[in-house]
Amino acid sequence: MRYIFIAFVFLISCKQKQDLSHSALIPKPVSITNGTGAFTLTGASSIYMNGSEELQKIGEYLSGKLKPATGFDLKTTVGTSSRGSIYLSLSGADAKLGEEGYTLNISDSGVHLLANRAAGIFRGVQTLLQLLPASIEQSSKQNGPWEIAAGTIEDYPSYSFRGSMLDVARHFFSVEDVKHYIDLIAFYKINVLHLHLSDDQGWRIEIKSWPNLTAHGGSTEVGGGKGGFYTQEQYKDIVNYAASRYITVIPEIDLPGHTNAALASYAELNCNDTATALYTKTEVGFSTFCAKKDITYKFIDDVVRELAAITPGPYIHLGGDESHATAKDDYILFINKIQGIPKKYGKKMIGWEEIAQSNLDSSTVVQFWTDPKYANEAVNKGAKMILSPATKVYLDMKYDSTTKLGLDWAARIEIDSSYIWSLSTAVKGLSPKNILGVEAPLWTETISSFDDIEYMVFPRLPGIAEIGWSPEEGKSWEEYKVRLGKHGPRMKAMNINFYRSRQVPWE
Ligand code: TNX
Repeated sequence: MRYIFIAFVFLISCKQKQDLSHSALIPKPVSITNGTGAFTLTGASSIYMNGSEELQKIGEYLSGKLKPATGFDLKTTVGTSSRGSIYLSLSGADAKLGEEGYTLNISDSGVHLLANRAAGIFRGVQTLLQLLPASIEQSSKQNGPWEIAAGTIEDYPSYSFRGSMLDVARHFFSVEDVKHYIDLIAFYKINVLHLHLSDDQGWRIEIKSWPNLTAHGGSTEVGGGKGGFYTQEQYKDIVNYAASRYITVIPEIDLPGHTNAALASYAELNCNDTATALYTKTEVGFSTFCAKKDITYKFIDDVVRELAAITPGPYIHLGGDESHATAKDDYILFINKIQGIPKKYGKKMIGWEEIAQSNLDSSTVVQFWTDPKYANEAVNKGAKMILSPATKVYLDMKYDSTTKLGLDWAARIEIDSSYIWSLSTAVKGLSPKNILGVEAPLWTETISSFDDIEYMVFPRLPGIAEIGWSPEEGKSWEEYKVRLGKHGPRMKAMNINFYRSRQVPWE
């Protein structure tokens, strides 16, 4: 009897392995239909592409991803597919898949990935990677077989904006770190990287017309370390790397508060014409630009002009949060005045929720973080919103009382809490038509190494990526936590220092 039971369990688990619909994909696709049989990737497989240079690059990216673990050196070829191969194509996809959607057809004869745009192919490639055994992420040769159950996945995002923010001002992170971070978030179909490039503790982007910003203002960080900054060339390198992963970079210069690094670098930006001292602690809300001086606006114009010239994406973020040292009238005057600047250089402005108090330009986007009153004020003025509810998506919040890193002013956010919420109901008074999407910030007052970044971001970010990408209906924590548990070996293979939450049944 016992043996029959074991055989039965064995059969069931084999069956599940065969089913495409049992794959642990994050974010969860819109639909999965099972087929019969399976596709096996072998050394004789090729990657075929129809058309563009962009697809060629994605083909090479895929071949590069598959190489270390499989040991296969898969050829990328323009042409139609042959048996046993992977085929990437920009023709024949359904229009409803939009810019980032894709259809993935898997059968014993091959894998066909179709999309309207290269971005969709890139997102579909992430799905394909997640369908292979977790060991595909290892950096050395592993045993196959490299099998994927047959079937069809049709998939597209619910929201067009799915962002991750990295604060490189409180602690500076190198170009290499940022590129590595881009690779990690691309795996979960994140499409925006917001870089918080200036704050009280540091100015991190070269501005040629104001060189002391980085020479002096970039010379330290929280705790008094040596800080650092990106030259414009390095920033362009980051932007291009992100673009190759279909991720848009949004640079942020935080104004008029959170500006001590600039105020320490240039005396004339202060109302009393006296430069402040550099600051390496973690208080907020004590610094402000001088709203009544013309030089302030000349400065912002120069900064935005230089930044816009090296930022291909549509947005420049100009902060606006926690300006407790700016008189309210000055704050409103200031925000009203600066909104025209990104526009002048062909960009849309984003600001944190407090900017809702000003006269919002029709193109200005507002980022909610804590106060629904501001969010409602913003949408009443016609603004579109990015939602970053601090109690759910602030990745610098501790998991629980024992977490050594992080802060807890908004909440302690365990994995269930960061997953169990939805964009359409997050802020009373807002509906999906007001919402561009979601963004999860990582503020780095307490985060000083890449290991720290990984520990706070994983595994919360994958769930937040799913909130932005996957349909709200049918979402369930009980189902998700099992899927996330299956990502444990994958994150391990990727060498991610993730938080092993006890809420998750890790495999
Ligand atoms: C609030 S949220 C801030 C940041 C801090 C963060 C710490 C927001 C727009 N401002 O300056 O780093 O809290 O959690």
